[in-house]
Amino acid sequence: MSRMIVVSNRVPLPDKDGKLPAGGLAVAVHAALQEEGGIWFGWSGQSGEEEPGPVHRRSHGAIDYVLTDLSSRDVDEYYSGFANRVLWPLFHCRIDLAEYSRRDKDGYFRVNRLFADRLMPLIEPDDIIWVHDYHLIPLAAELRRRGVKNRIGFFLHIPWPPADILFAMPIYDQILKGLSSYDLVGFQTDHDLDNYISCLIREGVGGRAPNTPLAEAAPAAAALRAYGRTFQAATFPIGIETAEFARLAAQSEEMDEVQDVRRSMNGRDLIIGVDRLDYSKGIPERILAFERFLELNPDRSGHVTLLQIAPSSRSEVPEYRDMQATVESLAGRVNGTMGRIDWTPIRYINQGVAREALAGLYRQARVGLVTPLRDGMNLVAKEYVAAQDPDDPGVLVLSRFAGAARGLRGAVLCNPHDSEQTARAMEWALTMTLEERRSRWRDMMDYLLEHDIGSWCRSYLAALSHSRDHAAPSQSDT
Ligand code: GDG
Repeated sequence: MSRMIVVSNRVPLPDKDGKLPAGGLAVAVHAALQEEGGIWFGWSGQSGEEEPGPVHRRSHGAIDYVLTDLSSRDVDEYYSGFANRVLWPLFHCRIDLAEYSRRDKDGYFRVNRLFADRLMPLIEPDDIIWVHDYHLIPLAAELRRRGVKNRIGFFLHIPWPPADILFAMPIYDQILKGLSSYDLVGFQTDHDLDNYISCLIREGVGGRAPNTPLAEAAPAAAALRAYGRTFQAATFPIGIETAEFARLAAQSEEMDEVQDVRRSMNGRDLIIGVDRLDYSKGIPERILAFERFLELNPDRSGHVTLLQIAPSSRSEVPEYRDMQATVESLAGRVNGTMGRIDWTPIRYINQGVAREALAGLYRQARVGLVTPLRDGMNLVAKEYVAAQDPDDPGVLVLSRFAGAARGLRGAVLCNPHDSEQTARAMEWALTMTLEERRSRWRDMMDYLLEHDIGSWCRSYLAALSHSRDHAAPSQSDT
């Protein structure tokens, strides 16, 4: 296999003892890099008033980490601006929250050019390059412009929007075209892939390439021809470290912190929600659905608690600060109107919880309530399932708009915009027979064991290595 260069906005560095950050993606990609050696390149997280100095390098085993600082202006325009105030809301179908400005758009392309300039001296002819996520869509085009002929793959962690939503963004055509410079574009689900192909067709710039065999079987795959290039697009639904997480949850049950929560529940049923505080996750809608659940089921009053863990994220973006106030006020209202002196219906924690404790809490919860309005995949849904006790598993209530709903057939699906339906899904989950809970859980767990993060990483890289096997020559690689 060839050497690999992974590029992402941030780089999950090992700590000074060599321990990798928790979370499957970092572990799986590190494992792949470790095998043949390689480079992980990205932003250091540091910024200052000055223009960025030279890159920082650090080695760990066979992996070189190469990090670039950015200027404060870069961070403001590229990261907080175009990536998180235009692409993120728009790709999650929130045109109303997208704040487009030419200044931020220029910053986004400028940082992609900076990444390309800094990558150029690192790239050797046989390297395979794997670029992650919406921050870096134009990177392949910038590298091709500088003469790079290597295989370059891209994986989009968030959804790809329907054409009418994408087209609402000025310069949508540059974003659409940007993906055609890759050899393999990976999406989370067939819906995202279909949306992408529809955008090419609606724009009249391309579509499926006729009679081109696919290099690698994926749940859904297409050979595409657009903007004069032939390339592959396919779905690779991301997974978690399933077996590892199940072990962690079984051990964590005994942790003091988890036992304290159990005692404090006093025999009540626990429903758990875990999300970065982000408007795509549907937290206000979830609280309203829980309120509806209590109204519809007065006998549950005093017997069920919703634990909502929601650490802040992107607080430099105004929409995220507003959301924090909305969630606090809604949770306060429900507790004030529905609570009793001996029972608080919602425990809302606006802080992160250690991964071990999180695994134990998932296992304790009768219901995992995962109700994003739109989500590329949603790993919390998968972690909740992996954490369950096989003899007495809880039930996953899952939004039909999460990518995870495409694979987790044993979940109780709901529409998060319909509080009544979500409330009924909660009640059904709490009353489900042990036999049905076991059978639904087994179905999901088998799927998660087969489609774990290691297999995701391997199948993506295998498809990228073979992405040119049958490709017609492309005219615009330089
Ligand atoms: C993007 C896409 C896609 C959350 N709170 C705590 C905590 N977490 C961890 C969870 C989970 C991760 O954060 C969140 O992952 P998600 O997949 O749910 O969501 P995004 O961050 O939006 O991720 C998403 C993903 O990329 C991967 O492709 O699935 O659709 O939006 O692992 O456990 N972890 C700890 N404490 C917390 O309080 N330790």
